[in-house]
Amino acid sequence: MKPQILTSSFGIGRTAALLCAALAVSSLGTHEARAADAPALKSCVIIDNDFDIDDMMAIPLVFGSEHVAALIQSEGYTLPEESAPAVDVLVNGTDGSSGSRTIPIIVGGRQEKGPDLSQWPWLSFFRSMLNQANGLLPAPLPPWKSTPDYPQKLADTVADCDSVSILVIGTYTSFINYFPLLQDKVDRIVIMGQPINDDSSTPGRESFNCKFDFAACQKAMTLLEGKPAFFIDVPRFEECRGATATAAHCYSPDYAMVAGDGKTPGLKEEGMPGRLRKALLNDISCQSFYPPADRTKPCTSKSTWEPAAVAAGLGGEMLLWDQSAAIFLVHPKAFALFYPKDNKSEGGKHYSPVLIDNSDAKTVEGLRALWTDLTNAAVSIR
Ligand SMILES: [Ca+2]
Repeated sequence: MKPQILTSSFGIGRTAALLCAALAVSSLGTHEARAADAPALKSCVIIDNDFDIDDMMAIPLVFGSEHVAALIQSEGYTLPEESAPAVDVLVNGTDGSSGSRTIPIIVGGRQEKGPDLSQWPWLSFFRSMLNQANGLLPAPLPPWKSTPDYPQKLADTVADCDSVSILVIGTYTSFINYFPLLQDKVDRIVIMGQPINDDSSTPGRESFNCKFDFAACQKAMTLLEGKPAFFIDVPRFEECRGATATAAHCYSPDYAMVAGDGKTPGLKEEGMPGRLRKALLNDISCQSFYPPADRTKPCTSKSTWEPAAVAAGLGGEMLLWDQSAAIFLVHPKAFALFYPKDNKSEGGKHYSPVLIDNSDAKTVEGLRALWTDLTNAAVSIR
């Protein structure tokens, strides 16, 4: 009942630029390596997401390194019909400013009966925020129509692709329905979170994506058996939840990687990185999105992602979840299979960032630098 996790099927050929010790890469050689290896073959990526804030921060960076054939919106933090117009503005812009082509966005699957949302009291706030692409839109756009034949629609978008990599950063609700149509050309599936029964680093804690539609998650584990599936997670520390989430060793986003400071340039102001920058930094008024008891707390576009602003708002854990899975997709050398120190036989089921100088703080710094660099590469899309 476990997917096979391949460790040697790719890596060297797909990424020419190995990580330097500080992870801060100045030249990303992926395209050149791909072209030299197989100039006639078309490799494509599908991004299956539920457009939460970390999806928003993960999606653009894929465009700088890979040919994204389509996005598919699945029910999770947001609903597919509502997230589609919001993510459309992020990737395609309002004026076609994404460049040479329009990225297809498919309205994916919902559960027949959604779960009881009260177990995630913060979800409604995030849904309201992301329906307007965080700070990018002044108000939500009209929802798109549902697409009952989304598996075929998605398959059509990769008809001329020789191979397809799937990045799953949302629930498995759509995946279980389209994967059988695509599997013959799928070269890898990169998934945020740990597989079911992986107790090696966070015992008993399936990811939100798995828990939200657990039946689909279970089915996906069966579908992924023997397939090149790569599960990605970041180290989670109890002290990185809540008010102290700004500690240097927490695997969270930070303000500088977006806005820049003396050490990092931050995101560019044009193209897709520019739209992401606006989405994350624009001044907006959002207190009314909080649950009634919290409406005196400060709310800005940073309240969904910047640790201090999150702590001043609804609090909770805000880590580089989907961002890490996206970075793995384009830069797998930054990750290695995780093995617990005290029981190595339990490990090897998911990937975790390679520690720099045995320091979580330095590793987080490196991941953030890589995120900024890779996202800025999406100023022109492939
Ligand atoms: Ca997600």
